[in-house]
Amino acid sequence: MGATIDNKRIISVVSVDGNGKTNTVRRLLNSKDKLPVEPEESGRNYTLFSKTFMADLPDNKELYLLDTPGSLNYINDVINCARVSNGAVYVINAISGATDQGLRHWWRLRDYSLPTIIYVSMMDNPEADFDKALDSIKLLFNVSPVPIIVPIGKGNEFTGVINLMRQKMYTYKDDSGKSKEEEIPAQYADIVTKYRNQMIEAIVENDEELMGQYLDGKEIPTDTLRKVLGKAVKERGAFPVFAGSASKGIGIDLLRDGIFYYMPSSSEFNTLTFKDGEKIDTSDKAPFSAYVFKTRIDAYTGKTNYIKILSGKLNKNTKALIADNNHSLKISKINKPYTDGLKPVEEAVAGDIVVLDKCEDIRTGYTLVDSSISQKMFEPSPEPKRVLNYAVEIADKKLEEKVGAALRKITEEDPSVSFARVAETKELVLSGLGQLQLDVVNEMLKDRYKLDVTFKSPRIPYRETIKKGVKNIQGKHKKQSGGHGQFGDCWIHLDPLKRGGGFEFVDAIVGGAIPRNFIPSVEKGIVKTMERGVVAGFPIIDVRVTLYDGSYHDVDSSDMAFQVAGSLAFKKAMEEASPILLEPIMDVSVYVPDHYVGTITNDLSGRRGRISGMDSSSEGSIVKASVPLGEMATYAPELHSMTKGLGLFEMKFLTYEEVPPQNSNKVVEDTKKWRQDEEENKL
Ligand SMILES: Nc1nc2c(ncn2[C@@H]2O[C@H](COP(=O)(O)OP(=O)(O)OP(=O)(O)O)[C@@H](O)[C@H]2O)c(=O)[nH]1
Ligand SMILES: [Mg+2]
Repeated sequence: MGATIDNKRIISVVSVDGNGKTNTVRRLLNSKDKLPVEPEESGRNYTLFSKTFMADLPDNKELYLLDTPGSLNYINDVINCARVSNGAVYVINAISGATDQGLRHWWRLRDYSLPTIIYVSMMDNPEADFDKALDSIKLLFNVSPVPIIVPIGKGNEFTGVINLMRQKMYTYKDDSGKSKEEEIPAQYADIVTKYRNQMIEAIVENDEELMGQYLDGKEIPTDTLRKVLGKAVKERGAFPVFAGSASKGIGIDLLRDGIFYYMPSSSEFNTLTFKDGEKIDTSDKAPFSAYVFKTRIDAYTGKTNYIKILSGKLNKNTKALIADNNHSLKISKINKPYTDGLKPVEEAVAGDIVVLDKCEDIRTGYTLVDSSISQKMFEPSPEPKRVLNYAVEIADKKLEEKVGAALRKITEEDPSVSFARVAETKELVLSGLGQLQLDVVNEMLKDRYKLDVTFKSPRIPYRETIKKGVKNIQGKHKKQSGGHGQFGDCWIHLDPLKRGGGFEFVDAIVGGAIPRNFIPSVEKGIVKTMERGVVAGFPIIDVRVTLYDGSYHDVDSSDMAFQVAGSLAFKKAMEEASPILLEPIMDVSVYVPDHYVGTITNDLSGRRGRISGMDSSSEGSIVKASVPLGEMATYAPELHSMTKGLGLFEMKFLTYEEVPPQNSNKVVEDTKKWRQDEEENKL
């Protein structure tokens, strides 16, 4: 008999990198061995891809932990994990406390109103400072931390913790993680009073009546404190703080207990919601529903999908549909993700995370439902803000298809990376959230799929237009080559339009100088010619052509002949109308802590940017600017290093503007070169 839903917890462990999440997860799950890692992670010592493991605990409890990556390049994975969790353990280290670098992780938990425990890791470090950690939480997150434990000593002298709720001391004689409960020695009485008062004050803040009792100097029973705290945690009104050392196995058992005490179960709290707003009935009698939050593709074992069951139960006889594609769900094996590998189970219920193998047609973000509620869908994950693009250059063109197939798999595992072939520039463009993420994709192509590629900045989709209008330009096409001749003759004016004007064709023919049926032919010839401009072969935009005169031949005039005439007139007019190159200008918003505003505006000016405004949000300052796309190619990693990883940005197309004359020649040269290369490659 498995655990009941109230005895299960699904918890995301979240923080910036290097704070000890993975190590803590291993300890919380009582795993003797290191947790399995992907090849790309082992050299780096980072978690790049979230991992879900579970443990069966005494008293028929089940703990599912989602170990998330710390790098902001992988924040979408953190969000996917948060969406299936009942709560989070937010890890700060005892040396630096809560830092700016961790704010974005904190905010994402806040977005999902995820009840959160704060865990102060690495108390065994000689520079550990529990008070500083508590202060940093108050200062940075503007919340009252509720210390549930107080560490005894630090560094090598860190030997145990005092539980302020139970008012007992826990000591650890070796690093097995097992503690001995003892009475608190008299020498710690002052410490206990100090921190217990801090704890009680932070709890009673959440309950007026209790606050009154406290101010009247009444003793508040521990059970009442626990109850009020539990409620406040679920509403994110209070944040219990634990501390310990995963290396030494100290304090982890209390953190584990705290998760079961203070974090809700799936029957009380789910982040996921149905699109139609209907409440999820988490009982196992309700129709089955589940959400796929992670897809993993292993070169040997194939594809596995991690799903959270929200309602009902899943076994081999469950008749379920994949709501996203209406396929029926074929279940071969249902597994639970233990730290030493997947283990098959007969049945799983609401509040469980299980792993399905060989389900080819499901992937991250999909909803699985009983056929009786086939119209139900869970809210989709937010669209990632991809800010770094690279053109993928494949040394051996014959391997293009293979690269495409490998990228399909890689992006299925990490949907925050995407790729597409851009018709205009003929490039395969890969987009993601940052340098680390795309470096890892490159490495995966190389190591997992044996495909060598190089990344370079994508080509810029320039445009061409004219600076001045020209009048009275003739395009005449006349050919006499035995039999039928060809004759088309037209006169046009060409004028510039405002940016965004596109193309206008004005038919000003009077008196039948060109027969009605050939006027569209002239336009067609011009439109075709506009695809390749005269400066560097980029499409022409923002011009008006006025066709006002022409002549024709009863026998030799044809659609084709007038198309050619139109094209000739247009080309000639373009040459005379001071043609120029236009570059895309992006509307850029940079999100940074206030003290970086100066750095950011200076840098953007250096990129030929024009600052268009400032704004502020709960997440800091927003610098807005319009900047040429060509100057933004590697902005993501550069912003990262300018702001110690604190800056984020997004951009969208705004308009086209003239390329400054001093840059224009280089664009023309470079374009000629790549067009030549393209031609040679084609042969
Ligand atoms: N002294 C000490 N070091 C620790 C402790 N826990 C982890 N470390 C060390 O800190 C480093 C980072 O630990 P991880 O557990 O990989 O950190 P993480 O938060 O998972 O990092 P990312 O996966 O990159 O986000 C490793 O070198 C660990 O050995 C601890 O309790 N005490
Ligand atoms: Mg990790």
